[in-house]
Amino acid sequence: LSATKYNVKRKEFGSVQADDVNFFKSVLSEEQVLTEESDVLPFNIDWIKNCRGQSKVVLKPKSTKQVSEILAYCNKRQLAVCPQGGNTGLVGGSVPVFDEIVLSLSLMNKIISLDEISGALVCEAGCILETLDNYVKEQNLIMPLDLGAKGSCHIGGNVSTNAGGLRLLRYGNLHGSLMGVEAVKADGTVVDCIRTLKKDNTGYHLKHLFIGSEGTLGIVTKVAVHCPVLPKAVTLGFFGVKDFDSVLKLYKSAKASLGEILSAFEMADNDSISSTVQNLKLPNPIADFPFYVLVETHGSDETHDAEKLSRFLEREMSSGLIIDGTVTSEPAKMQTIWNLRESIAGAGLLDGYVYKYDVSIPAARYYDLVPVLRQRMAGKAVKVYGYGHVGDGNIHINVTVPEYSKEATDMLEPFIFEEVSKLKGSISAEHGVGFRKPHFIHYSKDEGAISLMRELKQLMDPNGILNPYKVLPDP
Ligand code: FAD
Ligand code: 2HG
Ligand code: ZN
Repeated sequence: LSATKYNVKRKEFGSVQADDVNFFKSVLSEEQVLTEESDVLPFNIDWIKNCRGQSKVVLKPKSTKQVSEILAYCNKRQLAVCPQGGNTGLVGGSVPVFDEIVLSLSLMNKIISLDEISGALVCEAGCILETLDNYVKEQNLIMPLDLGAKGSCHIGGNVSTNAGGLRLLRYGNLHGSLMGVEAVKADGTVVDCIRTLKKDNTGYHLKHLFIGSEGTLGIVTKVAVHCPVLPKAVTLGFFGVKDFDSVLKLYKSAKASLGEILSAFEMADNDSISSTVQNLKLPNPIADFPFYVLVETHGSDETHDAEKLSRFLEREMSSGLIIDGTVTSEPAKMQTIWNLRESIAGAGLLDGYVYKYDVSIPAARYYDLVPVLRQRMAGKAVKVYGYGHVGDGNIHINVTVPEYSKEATDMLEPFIFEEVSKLKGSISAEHGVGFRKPHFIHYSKDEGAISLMRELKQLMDPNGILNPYKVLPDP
């Protein structure tokens, strides 16, 4: 249980009684209220099995009105609520800690409209990212974000975590792509900021309050997202390189030679790739190398783009930056390579238990912490590896151990956060703060910023019922 594992005390919320369940059943239909232990269990456990809550009730509203009625009631009764999307979050934010009511958005999955000209998609928060991507593809558009969890994560969860992912380098983050949002405040008030306008300077830009606030300021119920045009040509290169310095040099060179068509620049070290090859038996299309680089282009001319990337490969093979590699525009081959990269997140679970650190660090020092941690965890860790979104300065460091231990945790934390802070990095680049990191937030935010966060929380959720124990540290 998260509460005992991380030594957290329950706050003074009400606890759900039979009358409360009856009320929920009067607002929702019978099958939208789960109370059977076996039905509730999956909603209590996070994707990486780091956290486990003790909720007894899951509510699955089908409309904004139902969300509003539930929250108004919970606020009056001081019942805590944990919003949940696809439950793919990696910082324990999506699962309850104690007996918070789980509010699952999974039945709010209607697509409302798509404007083929502007690319504005309006849909409910519980739509799955991949479903949306497939839908907009029919109109020659793509979703502005892509991540390994696309088959399960919700667009509402993406917005609530300000998810980054594999294409951020090209299409930017959700603060730029989200045109509008509808959210419900803790007291049940509906805030309708759904607009499909690129320009709207009518006062405060309230949508930004909900982007990345991880369910602590309101429940996101609808979104309007700007979808870019589906690229006519996609090409992928997968290269083996000898050291991290070569990765950085290649990034600089890729920006210069691929320019506007560069859509992703990712790296993985040898242990990251060998973890997917060994644990998940996935094929690696090239030989064994100390580091791997994945370069993707989104452009409009297949021949031209593939030539550009192949020329880049040839040039950098003769310069010695690339030892070997492959360039392809064939969908099946590209899928094999992306699959290898996207599966790294899950491969380590098979070693036993995974500690995940998602940090951003200035480029020159990007990989520094991996060897440091390898040495520190020698004899304790199964593997320590680094991979991630080089183009965004965001590295994922995974430390796998045979099983969870307080000793391993104490060796890693706060050590890693102190090191990141010394390097002027961020202790959470894209996954958020959730339940696992509030007490480390001061490594990336100063007192003034943390107290403004508290003031906003107080204003929007005075009883603190929305996702308690998450994001904000205890005073
Ligand atoms: P959940 O996990 O259900 O919830 C995440 C947080 O948002 C919780 O705090 C929850 O309370 C809150 N929340 C969810 N829905 C709502 C809502 N409608 N209203 C208010 N609050 C809500 N993240 C990245 O940034 N980049 C990546 O590349 C990436 N790759 C991943 C790959 C894998 C294999 C996995 C498992 C995860 C990955 N993640 C990545 C992390 C995670 O998928 C993202 O953070 C995702 O955006 C979470 O969406 P979700 O619907 O699963 O949300
Ligand atoms: C990725 O880029 C995700 O694959 C997951 O953000 C990272 O699991 C991780 O450490
Ligand atoms: Zn990532």
